[in-house]
Amino acid sequence: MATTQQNPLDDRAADPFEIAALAASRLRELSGIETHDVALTLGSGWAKAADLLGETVADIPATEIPGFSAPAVVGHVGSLRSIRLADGRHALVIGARTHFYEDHGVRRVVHSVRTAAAAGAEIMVLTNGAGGIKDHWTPGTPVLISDHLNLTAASPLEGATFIDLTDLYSARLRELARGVSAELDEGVYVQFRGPHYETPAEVQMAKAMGGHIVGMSTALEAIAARQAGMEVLGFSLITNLAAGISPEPLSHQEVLQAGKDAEPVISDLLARVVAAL
Ligand code: 8IG
Repeated sequence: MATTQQNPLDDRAADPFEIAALAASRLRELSGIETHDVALTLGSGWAKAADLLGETVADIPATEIPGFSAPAVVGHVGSLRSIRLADGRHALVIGARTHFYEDHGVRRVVHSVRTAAAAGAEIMVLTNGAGGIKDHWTPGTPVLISDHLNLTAASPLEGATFIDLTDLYSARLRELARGVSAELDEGVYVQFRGPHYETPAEVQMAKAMGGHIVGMSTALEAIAARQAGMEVLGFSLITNLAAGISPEPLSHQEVLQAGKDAEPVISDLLARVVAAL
């Protein structure tokens, strides 16, 4: 029987930014790296990209860092990796995503992003596996996130905190990514709570609202990144067509398989984009 560990973020009276600062200082201690310049969250299908980014300086189990918890889903890695890029910058690779559907609250969902900001990162690269609404996006297609629809009815911001999201998914960074891979398409990411996939009617709703990608992770993290003053770059790997777009039913196994198959191509893409940031 596993023991339940107390997470300091679960104390409502605690300041989540103080805990992120604590996490960043522990990360400095354990990695020996004073400042991380860029941070990446690697979602389903993207995990292998870390190996191509540069030289791993430290690979720290997320459970060693205040505020993090063990991953809930098979296929999601639970570590924070410090990587030295070829040009001497340092990347923080977060392989420990907490999803909103885990019901641990939004503070825990965005803790990794806040930790990255506290560690010095000025650019946050958010990646995920997601469903595609455009029917020419075959499984294995990476796309840029141009904007989002947050359908979680939640926000990482607390109190009267008004943050401008006009250029949330930085036009500058998207342009830069297209400089690396001209054929990159882009679309509006729709975050649902999950963990169930959508019904075909919900996918049609998302489409009518202007959405092109359906997922369960990135919108809340992007908002927190912007609040922390970071520039955001978002990538979705389309691992399946959204429900009802294709006649085939969705299976988590197929989603994982599509991610695996696309891994070499998207890892190489991401490594080249990060080198160009
Ligand atoms: I991978 O079709 C993956 N994640 N909401 N819908 C939602 N999330 C997803 C999907 C999908 N595929």
